[in-house]
Amino acid sequence: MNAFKRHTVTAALPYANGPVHIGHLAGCYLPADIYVRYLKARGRDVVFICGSDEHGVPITIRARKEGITPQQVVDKYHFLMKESFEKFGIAFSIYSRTSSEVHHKTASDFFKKLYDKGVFDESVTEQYYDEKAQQFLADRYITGTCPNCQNPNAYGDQCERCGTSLSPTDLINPVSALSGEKPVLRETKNWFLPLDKLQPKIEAYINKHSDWKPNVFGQCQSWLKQGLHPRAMTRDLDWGVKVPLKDAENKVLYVWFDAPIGYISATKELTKDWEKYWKDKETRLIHFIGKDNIVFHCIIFPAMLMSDGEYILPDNVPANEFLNLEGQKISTSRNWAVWLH
Ligand code: 2FM
Ligand code: ZN
Repeated sequence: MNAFKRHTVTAALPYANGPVHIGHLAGCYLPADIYVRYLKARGRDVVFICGSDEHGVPITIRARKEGITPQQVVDKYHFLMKESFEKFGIAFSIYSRTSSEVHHKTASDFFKKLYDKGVFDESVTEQYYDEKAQQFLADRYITGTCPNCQNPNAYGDQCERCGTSLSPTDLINPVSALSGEKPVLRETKNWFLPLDKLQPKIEAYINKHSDWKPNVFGQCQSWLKQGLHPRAMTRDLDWGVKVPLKDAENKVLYVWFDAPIGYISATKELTKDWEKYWKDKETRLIHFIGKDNIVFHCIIFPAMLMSDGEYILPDNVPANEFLNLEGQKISTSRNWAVWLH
């Protein structure tokens, strides 16, 4: 029996760009639900938080493909996913969404507090810009030839043939997915979380948690060993939480900045006592996630929470391997037969 008085258990906010499938359920939502039921059976005070992640580039890509707006995409999938979870008996205390007003305000205020504390580095970098579409291009909106395996259809963030992770400027003959034109490099200002400066604090935090699952602890150690780099917390995009600064028109918060704050805003929607679930040292915070979310929950979100200074930090982050089907990761777009709806 540990000393914690209450538990805040979260399950990764799924992107509202496709139905829930059995891989999501087996890897994240079912284990979280079982754990919450166990805590409740022992009479513990627990909130179980989830909701739809409604920002980010994947949603804008789906909207373009379907010829509808991002808002229409998330409205369709939010309710579909909520219903699937209910039908499967996953008993969240609340299933919210990041397009809610409470969330926009919470994420915006969180960013502004860190900005006012001088936490962010302001940096001008060169990003690809589509002159025809008149917008900066997210990494996924740029395709080109992979410098590693010559795949002509690699994305600006990754080559799906050889698995190499890329930067858009690594691509040979880059092309904008919006207009088919060759993009140009243009300067833009963004706000970076200085993970390099925060590394000693993050390292001390991670080292206190050698009891985490080996895949989680191991991945954290490997990130730390490589050395953390500043990471942009804002993006030149028109879909998301607006950056609450004067000189930040057409910029939104990076989806991985706003999404985990979604856990906090959903708790706010659930109860006026939300602070005790996020700020009291006697609360145990646990994030159930899939393995591709490890760095965001174990390094970036804790770095944000530490920088704020008022919050407790995740005490455990159980992440499961993906459920495979015929040797391949189950995916929303490929394996329609395993959708839950
Ligand atoms: O990988 C995903 O599906 C993300 N939408 C998970 C977000 S978890 C949290 F940070 F909100
Ligand atoms: Zn490649």
